[in-house]
Amino acid sequence: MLPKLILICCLAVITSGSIPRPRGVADSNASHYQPNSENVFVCIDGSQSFPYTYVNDDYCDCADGSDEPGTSACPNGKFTCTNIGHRPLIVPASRVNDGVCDCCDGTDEYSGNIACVNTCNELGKKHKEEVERIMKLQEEGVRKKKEFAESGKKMKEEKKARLEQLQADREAAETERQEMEAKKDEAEAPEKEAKDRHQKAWDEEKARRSAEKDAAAGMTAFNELDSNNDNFVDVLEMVVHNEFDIDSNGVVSEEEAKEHLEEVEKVDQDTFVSKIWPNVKQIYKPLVPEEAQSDGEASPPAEPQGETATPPTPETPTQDDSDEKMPDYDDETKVLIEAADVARNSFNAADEKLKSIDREISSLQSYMNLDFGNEEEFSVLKDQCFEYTDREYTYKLCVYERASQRPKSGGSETSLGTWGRWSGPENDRYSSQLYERGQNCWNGPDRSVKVHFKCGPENQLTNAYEPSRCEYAFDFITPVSCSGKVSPLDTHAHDEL
Ligand code: MAN
Repeated sequence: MLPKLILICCLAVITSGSIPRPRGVADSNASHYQPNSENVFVCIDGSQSFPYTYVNDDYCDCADGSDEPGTSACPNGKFTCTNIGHRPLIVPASRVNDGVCDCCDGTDEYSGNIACVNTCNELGKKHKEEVERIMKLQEEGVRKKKEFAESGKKMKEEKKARLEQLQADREAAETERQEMEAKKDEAEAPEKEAKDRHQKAWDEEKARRSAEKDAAAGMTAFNELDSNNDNFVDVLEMVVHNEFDIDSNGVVSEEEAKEHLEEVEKVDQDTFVSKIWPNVKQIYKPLVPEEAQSDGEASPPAEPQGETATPPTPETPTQDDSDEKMPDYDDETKVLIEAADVARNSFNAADEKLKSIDREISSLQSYMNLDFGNEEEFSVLKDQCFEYTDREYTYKLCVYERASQRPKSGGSETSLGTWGRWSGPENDRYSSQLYERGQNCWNGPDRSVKVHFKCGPENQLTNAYEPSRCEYAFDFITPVSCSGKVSPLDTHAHDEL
């Protein structure tokens, strides 16, 4: 630092109107740099005061650096570039006379070591153009946003009216359904009775037919067993049938034959059919006539008839005819069925009508519960899907529904989440949305997406990225997010200062 006395001569002032203002002072601070009657300067933080000549004497006196706005003497000093033609800029005072032109008007470099070209007018013009461009965008956006808000409000009104209408219709539909159900029950009772009656008669008929067939099979068996045709089946006629071998020793003893004959020596046809046949019909096998045997060998011995053995399929058809078709219903029953069908159809129609009303009510209620912004402006995005493709994936956002990711090279879609909620900060609630509970990430969280909304001329998904694994971010521009104001951030990127 140069000795104070040498530099006092260098104290420079910039005049703004009639009030001399020291170099580097911002408009907003100008009042602090008016020399008072005693020519005393009070540090802005009020902590100390010095003779006014201490201002910009290249020696730091105030703790807050306020006595040196135009030199680099104070480490915490701030230099304000006036930048006439553009806009003021505050730079750290350390940049004063550092050989680098920081201010577009070059006021930060007055040592003579470097000559700065004043570019403020040029920059100011560019900046103005940029502000105008963004202003126009904002104004156009706000105009569109108003339209969207209007149609959003209209839509909500329509849905509300429809919901009220449906809620009224629902009552009538429910009554109708109840009436139709009662009529259906009324028509189905006699129908059931008639059908049951018909079924019962059919079951009885089947049982009768089956018993008849069974008796016929019994008689056939009797005739075949009665090999001497004396109209009795006796023990000796039984022993030649291997299937009557109770102890499976390969021989049918007379005792075994007698056991099958219920402990009598012989039975006549009636007794055989009514008493013996029911017990032997499952095992009985008619003898194969010798000439019918393919190679002249005797029939193989009967399979053992243990508990676990599969019962032989009787060759005599003894099973009932349950596969026979039930006869058509009689005319009276048919009339009852027709009447019940009509009642059922009416009930089904009334039931379906109520269900469809309920479905629509529930979908309308979900709609009504959605937050479309203060002016319903976001409702325009409902039911709309947008895509953005990067090098690897096509990302899709169906606003208020879901977000997904599909590899460009093919393959299945991955859910990145379903509609969750608005997630902007308290003072800017509608600046982002969260889609959550997407497909689980291996060794990580369920996928989720934060969608950032910015003002833009059209609704468009402009970017999709993955700031941390399986946590995605989408940028979405829409007129709906236009505020009509130009934020400093909007122009920052274009500001060369
Ligand atoms: C897939 C994609 C990626 C994600 C990984 C995580 O490849 O969903 O975006 O990072 O899975 O394993």
